[in-house]
Amino acid sequence: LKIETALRQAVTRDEFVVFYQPKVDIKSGRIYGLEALIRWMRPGNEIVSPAEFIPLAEETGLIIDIGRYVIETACINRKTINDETGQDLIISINVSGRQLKEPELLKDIKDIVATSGCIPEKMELEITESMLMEDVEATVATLDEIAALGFALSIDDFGTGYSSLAYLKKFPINTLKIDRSFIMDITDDKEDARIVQTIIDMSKNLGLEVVAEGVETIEQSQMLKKAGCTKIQGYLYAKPMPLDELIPFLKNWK
Ligand code: G
Ligand code: G
Ligand code: MN
Ligand code: NA
Repeated sequence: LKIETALRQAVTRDEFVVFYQPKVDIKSGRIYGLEALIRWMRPGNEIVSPAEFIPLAEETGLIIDIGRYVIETACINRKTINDETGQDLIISINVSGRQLKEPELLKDIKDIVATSGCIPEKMELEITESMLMEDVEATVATLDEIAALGFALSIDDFGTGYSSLAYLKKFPINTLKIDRSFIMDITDDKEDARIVQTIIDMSKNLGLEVVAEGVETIEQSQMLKKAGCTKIQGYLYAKPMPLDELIPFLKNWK
């Protein structure tokens, strides 16, 4: 109960900070995108992971305000990054189940696009695979509207849910993000390697982009490249970082 009060106050007291993790195209060596990952900076400099507070934010409905803050901040920061580094990057934003079900999401995106100078074609939402299978018709309708605004859509944590291919093609999806759990042991576990290869091949056959997340070693990235996946995100390249670290990082990249 105490944490709920603190989370409520965090919204009005501006205690959230958006970190960004680069995504690298290893064919060109370029950073092409960033994933926005929120952090809660509690007074006293304690950093709370979203894994800890997003579930509570969903329960209490605070996720709507937090989500709006993240989308708006990402749009504004994207412009700053472009101005300061000359790099015109795509920013992806995680959306949770409750957010996707509430009509405010679409309304907020429309408002932000109209007022923040946001370029929708440079924005992407990440939706988990399991969220797609709840209330399919309503979700398709919402995602179609978001896609029509220009936002790209990717399926996060791909491989951990249970989406059927028949459903997958109903959604206006651009990208599959292979879940970190398959990447972790890819160099040692033949079954994981086969699963990853299957997802990569399937993405290509469906005309989708594929991103591997949680890449921590050169061996993993080399294996992914051989398997045909060149878009990579993980500690090997960069951890999520605040804007004031990100800008020099981007300037120094290659
Ligand atoms: O960086 P990591 O610890 O940040 O993220 C933990 C989890 O929190 C991940 O599943 C991630 O998708 C989720 N997450 C991070 N930022 C956001 C956000 O802004 N909104 C939502 N809904 N989830 C987020
Ligand atoms: O659920 P989602 O894929 O949005 O969450 C991404 C999470 O993975 C975040 O918590 C982010 O900080 C974390 N992450 C990103 N890259 C790596 C990595 O290379 N290794 C590990 N262990 N975690 C990572
Ligand atoms: Mn994600
Ligand atoms: Na993920």
